[in-house]
Amino acid sequence: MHRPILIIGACGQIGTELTMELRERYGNEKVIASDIREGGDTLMGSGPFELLDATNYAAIEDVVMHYEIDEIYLMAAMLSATAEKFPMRAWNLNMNSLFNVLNLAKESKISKIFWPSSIAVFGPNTPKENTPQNTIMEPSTVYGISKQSGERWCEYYFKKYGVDVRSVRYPGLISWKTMPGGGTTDYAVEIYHEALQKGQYECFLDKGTKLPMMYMDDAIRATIDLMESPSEKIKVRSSYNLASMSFTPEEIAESIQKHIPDFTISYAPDFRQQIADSWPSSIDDSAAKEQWRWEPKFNLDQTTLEMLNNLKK
Ligand code: AKB
Repeated sequence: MHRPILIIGACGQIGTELTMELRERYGNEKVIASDIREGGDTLMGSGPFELLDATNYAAIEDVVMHYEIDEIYLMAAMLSATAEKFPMRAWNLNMNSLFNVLNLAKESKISKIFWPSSIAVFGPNTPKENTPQNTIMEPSTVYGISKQSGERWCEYYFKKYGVDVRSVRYPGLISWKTMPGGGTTDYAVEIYHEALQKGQYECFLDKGTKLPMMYMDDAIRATIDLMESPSEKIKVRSSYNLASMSFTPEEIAESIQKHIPDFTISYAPDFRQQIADSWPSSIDDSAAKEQWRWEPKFNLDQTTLEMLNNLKK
């Protein structure tokens, strides 16, 4: 029987689907959802929920003790676009929340942590195509700097204190259940909503901006597979590169046009263009494939089909 799990940031884009999948696998009562705000009915109604501030160590410790939590998935974070507007708030949230869970594990109050990193750890000097697991990073965004620092701390806590922390560098994530918020890759979700509602979309990234992306089902499976892998298989304790597809705004538009022929896209790049330009176009995830058998299932056209069918309902 699985011991209780706490999801911090359960009402966000990843947190919602992760909570529902973990509840499906381990039982509703074993998965405690928490967030600074309340979420949708499915998440709130299907199991325990706690209002929780990820930066408050004592509050997290109380929940951990109360439910006898064994594992924490820390999904609370400020994403790339919002973090550029509020650098200190982003740094405080992204770093303090991580230290809180790392320190709980160091004090043996929990035994395993999942913490998400991102392709944002890479920067303008990183090789753009097939970006290796280990390469020049030098992130140029507030969010990327916090994620790279976080990776260093994860590896440090593993080596120094034996903390079992596991992580992947998520690409842009595409999902229909919960909207993303404050990211640079959010256009790849908005475009499906607007294609169905208005038949057109004005993209905040320019034509030709190729970014690594992934359908949410693949991301959730990768996350849980990594957490369920035997510890000795996890050789990377900073964070694993993870990939499935890469595309430009015009390629996602073409994929949508196969179902909505009249759909049109126009381009009005804003400050997020510079963020996107600093990130890789494609990712080499062979370490994840070799070490814990990661394999993506959804390509762009399959993602488009899933998105349009589900959003139409
Ligand atoms: C963002 O765009 O900020 C995120 C990410 C790639 O980590 N989706």
